[in-house]
Amino acid sequence: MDIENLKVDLQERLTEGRYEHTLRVTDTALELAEAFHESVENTKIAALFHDYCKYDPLEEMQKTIETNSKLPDLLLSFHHELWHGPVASIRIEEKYGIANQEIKDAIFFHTTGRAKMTKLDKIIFLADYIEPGRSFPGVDEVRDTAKTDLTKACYQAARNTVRFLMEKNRTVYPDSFHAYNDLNQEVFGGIDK
Ligand code: DGI
Ligand code: FE
Ligand code: FE
Repeated sequence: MDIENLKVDLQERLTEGRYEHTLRVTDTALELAEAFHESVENTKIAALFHDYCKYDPLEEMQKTIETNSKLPDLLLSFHHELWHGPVASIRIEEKYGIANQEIKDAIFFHTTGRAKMTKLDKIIFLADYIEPGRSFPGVDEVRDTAKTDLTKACYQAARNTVRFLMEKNRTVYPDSFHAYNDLNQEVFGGIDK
């Protein structure tokens, strides 16, 4: 993987602000990878590519979702904001030959999370939420938790996102609920009593 070439490609595809967000996500993800013992190489690739398709034309993303059997059609009934991760997981294999399933999954699920998140899923999901440019309500609590507990920090981020979407009367994609429920059980242990 030639990271310098990739960075040029990213800069051409993204706005300046989004490119800088990508670099901050990468730095944050690498700190988490070190703290929680994840592969530095996989973390770097997943973080750099996570928003690779953020500004792809909607019709192009829609066509990819319709024609690729790995991408659920259900995505098309939800906000197009949810499309760029799944589409990027396909594009990077086509363009860069990235076939590593863990990297592709972390990119695919970076917006929603999912049930049974891997450590790399959690690192990318969390880094995207807590990178220093973010100012969501409650983000400081999540940053603090991330210093010691990766899963609990992901839980708080997933909970805040679901809460935010509901307060705005937005729909919640099933994987966002699956992430919330599964992380809740990982943190608090088993089913509610
Ligand atoms: O791409 P980024 O802006 O860096 O961050 P992201 O990929 O996490 O996307 C954030 C957006 O996605 C934000 O506007 C909230 C939205 N989102 C996250 N989960 C869901 C969702 N939107 C809907 N409709 N449903 C979800 O479950
Ligand atoms: Fe994103
Ligand atoms: Fe992002």
